[in-house]
Amino acid sequence: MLRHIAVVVSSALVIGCGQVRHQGLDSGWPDGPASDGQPADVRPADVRPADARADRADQAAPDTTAADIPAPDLPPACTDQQQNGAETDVDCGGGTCPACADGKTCKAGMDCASGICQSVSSAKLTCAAASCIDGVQNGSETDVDCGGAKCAGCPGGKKCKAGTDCQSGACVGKACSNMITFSDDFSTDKGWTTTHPTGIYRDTTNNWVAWSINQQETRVMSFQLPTLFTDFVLEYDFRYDSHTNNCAIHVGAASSPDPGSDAFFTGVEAVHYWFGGGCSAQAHAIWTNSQDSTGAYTSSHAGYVCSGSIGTNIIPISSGTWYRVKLERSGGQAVVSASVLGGAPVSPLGSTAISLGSIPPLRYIVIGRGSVSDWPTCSGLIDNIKLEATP
Ligand SMILES: [Ca+2]
Ligand SMILES: [Ca+2]
Repeated sequence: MLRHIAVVVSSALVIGCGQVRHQGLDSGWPDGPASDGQPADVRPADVRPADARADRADQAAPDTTAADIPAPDLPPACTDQQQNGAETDVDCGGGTCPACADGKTCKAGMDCASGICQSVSSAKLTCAAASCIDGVQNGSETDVDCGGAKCAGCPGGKKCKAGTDCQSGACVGKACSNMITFSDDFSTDKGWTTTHPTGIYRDTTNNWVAWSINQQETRVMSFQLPTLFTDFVLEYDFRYDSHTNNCAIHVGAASSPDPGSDAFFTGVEAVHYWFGGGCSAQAHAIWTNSQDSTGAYTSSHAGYVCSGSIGTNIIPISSGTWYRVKLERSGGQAVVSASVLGGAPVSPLGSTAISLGSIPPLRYIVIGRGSVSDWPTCSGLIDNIKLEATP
């Protein structure tokens, strides 16, 4: 009984010292002595065998877990997922890290991939998305606010990577050329439009344009240039194979690909014409023609086959022969010329040059004709079109 009382006193002392320990109760006491043989009433309250063992272990092998090691002072990095150093947002900006994406915080344009740092409130500046009017070359632009996937083509002299970056469609030596250049050998689809896919179309077997004209309908193939142009040189290979009575097809540059019900486009063109039956002499010829913005047209040819001559100011041609035809417009003048393909120039009968009226800006290469009731049918081929033009 005396020992029992001593245990109770000892426990009270422990609690009084503020340590939450339940000495004696969890080591088998009060019914037997402690494992070290010490009587309970002389045992120091705060030194248990287990504590002593733990202290010895601490001395022998200090705890070295990572949580206890103070982090070394690493320099700010652009990959540490923290905004530090000169960064204006997490891991970007400040001149030491890559420029920030749209919407990230910035202090100046140099902090932004777009180059544009703008205020969204009185206290906050963020990187803005690239635009075609921000005065900075950004996004996919090849020069300031032009070129690339989203902006208009660049004018002559500006930087480019491909023809599509240029107003003219011509990127020469990484700079846009002032010249509009286009060429097509019809081996690939360059985006021509046709009003009649079986009457005038790219023949994918032979890689040329097969055309046939019918008096009852407009048949036109057209290609839209990237920008308006005025002066031009248009070259193409041409052959006709058949015609019934009078028939014609026009090749040229026009302000619109629609000749309406008229034969002519508004623009400048070469007319390939076959005077037909019922006449004493037949003229198969090319001449120059234009129709101005008032609808008035001007032609180089003079005289008709049925007047007893084959006419003047034309280039005589024959069926089944390939010709290389060249139509040039310069200022107020236009002229057509032709050579047998790979051979000699064909001497025109007189001058094919004409003075032009008020021609609106040009936009299209056109092949074809409107519907004209008294011109029946003809057919042939066109290949290797090339245009050089000035905006
Ligand atoms: Ca960082
Ligand atoms: Ca821009």
